Amino acid sequence: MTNKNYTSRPEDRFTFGLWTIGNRGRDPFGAEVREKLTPVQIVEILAEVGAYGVNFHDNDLVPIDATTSERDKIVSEFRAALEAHNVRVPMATVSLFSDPVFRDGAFTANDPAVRAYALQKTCAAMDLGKEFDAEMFVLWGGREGTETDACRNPADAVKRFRDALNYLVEYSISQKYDYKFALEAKPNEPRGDIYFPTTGSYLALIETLDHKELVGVNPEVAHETMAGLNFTHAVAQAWEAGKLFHIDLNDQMPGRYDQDFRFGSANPKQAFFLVKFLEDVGYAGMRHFDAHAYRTSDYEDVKDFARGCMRTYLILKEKAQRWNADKEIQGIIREIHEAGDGVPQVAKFSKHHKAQLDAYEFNRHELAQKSLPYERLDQLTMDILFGVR
Ligand code: GCO
Ligand code: MN
Ligand code: MN
Repeated sequence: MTNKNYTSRPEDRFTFGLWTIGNRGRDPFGAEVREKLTPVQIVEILAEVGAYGVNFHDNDLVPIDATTSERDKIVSEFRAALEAHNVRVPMATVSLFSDPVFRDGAFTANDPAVRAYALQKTCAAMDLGKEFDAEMFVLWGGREGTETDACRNPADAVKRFRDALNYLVEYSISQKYDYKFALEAKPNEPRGDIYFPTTGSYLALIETLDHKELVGVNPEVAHETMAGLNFTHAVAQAWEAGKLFHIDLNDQMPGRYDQDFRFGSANPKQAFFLVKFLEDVGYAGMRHFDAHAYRTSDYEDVKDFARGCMRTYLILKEKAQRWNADKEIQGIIREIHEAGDGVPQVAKFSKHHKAQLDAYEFNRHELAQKSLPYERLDQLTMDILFGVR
């Protein structure tokens, strides 16, 4: 395979956040190691590495204390850079976690003034996103959680969060913004425990919303992995429910702090099954890399980090095509799904179907002997991943 097959094109829908390329390597034990980049410089880097789009939190673009004239200047310079480099803004989001005002949460905070401020700030972030035609609005409740459950009844947190979502969706409708909302779960970090810790928790909440058709999820590899879960299974459930509105791709070792590694760099096999799933079902949304470069990187290495995320995705996409076209693999897949002759179809229940089911005599011992060569299947998968098949 030549290199050019792994070079990103606009139709790949690869996006990065201002906060990902612009990550300066600060961690709980040490300060920033890279110079601050302006939003315009980040757009230039994204154009250079061949990304389709850039996403931002309100305050990645406009600092929280900016005056109106500062805001206008930043917005117009950013717009000019996007136009000059043909970079889109598919998604916007809001920072409800950095400022000290949100130390007790935003939509779930105990102080009604903080909750109201969070709504005001989020509506303004939606206004800002629409200035760049963003179609998706992501909500990640980083501070919506606790270190001690003495502080509030967790069921009240659920109610407050639902009320806030209903408000924001109504605001979007009233402004004719046409936003779709994508909720992003995370089990912990920065809070000891964050409410709605998994994608499944949000899928359940969405069903209780006033306009559930406008709200879906934004699962992130690292977040489900931190919870020790199988990310692809979470994504598949969201997809099956028609709720996979957006996705945050990165990587993470289980049982560690939030690592945000380059896509596919920690667990390439999991990444393979994820890419294969997204490509097999025809997921048409953005492929957003919510990852950042190692703290040891300079900005040249940050570019290689960004290229690496996209390149790995494209390599795995090619591996998935190879897997789908592999005769031996497909033979095994057919075999393991085959039923014997005359086995009754388990169609929708009816008295007639139940009578057919009862009339059939199953040979449980024979069924238990059927060959399921999953070792072979997995090794063939590994051979493809290792590049020897
Ligand atoms: C994290 C989250 C964030 C969100 C972002 C979008 O672990 O910090 O993944 O990066 O994705 O705030 O709302
Ligand atoms: Mn994250
Ligand atoms: Mn994320």
